[in-house]
Amino acid sequence: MDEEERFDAVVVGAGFAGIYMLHRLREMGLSVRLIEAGDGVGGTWHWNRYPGARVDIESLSYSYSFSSELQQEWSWKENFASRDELKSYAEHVVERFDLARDIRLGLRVVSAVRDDDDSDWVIGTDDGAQVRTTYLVCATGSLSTSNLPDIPGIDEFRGVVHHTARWPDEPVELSGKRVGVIGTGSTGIQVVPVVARQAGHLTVFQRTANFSLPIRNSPMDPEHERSWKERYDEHRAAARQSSGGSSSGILHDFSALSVSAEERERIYEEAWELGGSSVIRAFNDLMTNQAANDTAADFVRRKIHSIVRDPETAEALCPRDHPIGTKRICMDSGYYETFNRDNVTLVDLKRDPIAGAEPDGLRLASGAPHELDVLILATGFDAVTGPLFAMGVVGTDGRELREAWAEGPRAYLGLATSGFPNMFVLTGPGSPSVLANGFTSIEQHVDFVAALVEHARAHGAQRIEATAEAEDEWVRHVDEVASRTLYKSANSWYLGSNIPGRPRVFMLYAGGAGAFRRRCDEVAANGYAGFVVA
Ligand code: NA7
Repeated sequence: MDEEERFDAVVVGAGFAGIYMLHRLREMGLSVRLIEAGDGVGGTWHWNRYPGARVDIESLSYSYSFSSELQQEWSWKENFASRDELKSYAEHVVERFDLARDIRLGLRVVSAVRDDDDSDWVIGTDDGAQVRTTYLVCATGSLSTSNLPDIPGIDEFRGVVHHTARWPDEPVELSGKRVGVIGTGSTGIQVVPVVARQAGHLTVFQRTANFSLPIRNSPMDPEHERSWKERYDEHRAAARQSSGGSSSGILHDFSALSVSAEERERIYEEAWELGGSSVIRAFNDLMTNQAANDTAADFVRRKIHSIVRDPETAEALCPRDHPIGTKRICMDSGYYETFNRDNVTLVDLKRDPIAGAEPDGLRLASGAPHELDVLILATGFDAVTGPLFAMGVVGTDGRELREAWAEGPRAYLGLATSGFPNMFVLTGPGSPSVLANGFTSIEQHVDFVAALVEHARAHGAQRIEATAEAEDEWVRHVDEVASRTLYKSANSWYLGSNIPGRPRVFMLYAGGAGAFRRRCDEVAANGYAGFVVA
């Protein structure tokens, strides 16, 4: 990269948000450079190549809607696409819209600093080069900075260690090996059944049990695909106005407590058989009413006991410390069944924590050794703010983003922060982000940013900044909306509580994708109220 090249916009991250942002800005006639740390496009789906990686939203919904031709032409092989299929989709979109010429792969942004005149962003990359830009769009993703557990002595371990989000490209030899998996979030729950089929022995190290529902993935039925595609516009319109960003919403628009116990059980059974997230969408008050939520949580705990033969293991797998759905609900293909295999052991770290690593494996606090050849860290991410902090963002008057957000992230509509003019975060803190279908969130945010930039250009303006008042009001609103739900009662990455030292703040907008869109539309209709466009 030549020193001090200049662009109208720099987009950081070639996941689905960055790819679409590049396309939109380029269509508007802006010069754009997209910088991506990975050696390929796809973001989350580029990095997360661990065995079993798969999306938990139906592929026909979890896809771009901006091009009718694209959505009609592309065919999904499975109802819930695998990582490889999503990666191919990202590559296809880049090729189809001729985006590669503006993308630089294998370059990591290490600094993003307002220049002395406070007129440009100066973006530094790990090759030592710098570029200048009017607009900086952070499409860095919510889940891209890995959380590596601090295991004393890990460097002494002679086996192989991989974090799931940094899985190597070449196959990892697991057959016949003694494998350990630490972590039982969505990732651990996907990786465990697949690894169990290959490993000689698999030990699952669980700190906190999680709720998981059967995803019931299957090959795409051509008839289902055809009829969906015939009504694609209706599906997309419904998704945009829905809470979860998909056309599949609440199954029964009444309280779980308004029906008899028998009827409730029948509805949960039906939802369990339907698969995916159906159980937590069975009634309309599961995320807001503790007593209603308890009925769903009890149902799933009974399912766990009915699947897992050893009662002690079954009980250890039953979450008892948070309402169902208040941590990202996991979806699996045979997770609980895996614990009936002879080659699988569950270790409950709540009873006996990891004391440290040794050359041959891990040792627990009780002194119990676990010999391992391969250790898989499914330990999650420094979510939402982690990737932004890692970029070294410094705004007006030399203020670091890390410092400005020390008490928790502050972004108006999840996308702009006062003191950081012309910087936009896509699906950032304070937006529905991953609480809704990622594609619905991404397209809405990208379209909003594109229209805002267009608005500024139409007014001959160069500078867009959120006001501190609008930001304060939004941060309060996000917290108030979360407080009306059960979300804050769980320790989860939604609250940053998986990372030591992070303030416990609910980082996402829990009011739903549709309500968020309507609010953004109102802001635009009111001349982008809350932004100073100068
Ligand atoms: P998650 O959901 O954050 O899960 C991480 C798991 O790793 C969770 O079970 C953690 O236990 C466990 N963990 C983390 N650190 C440790 C240490 N030090 N020791 C033991 N166990 C640990 O990440 P995922 O990758 O599964 O999923 C992230 C999102 O990706 C998911 O929500 C979907 O949106 C897709 P804990 O619960 O903290 O006790």
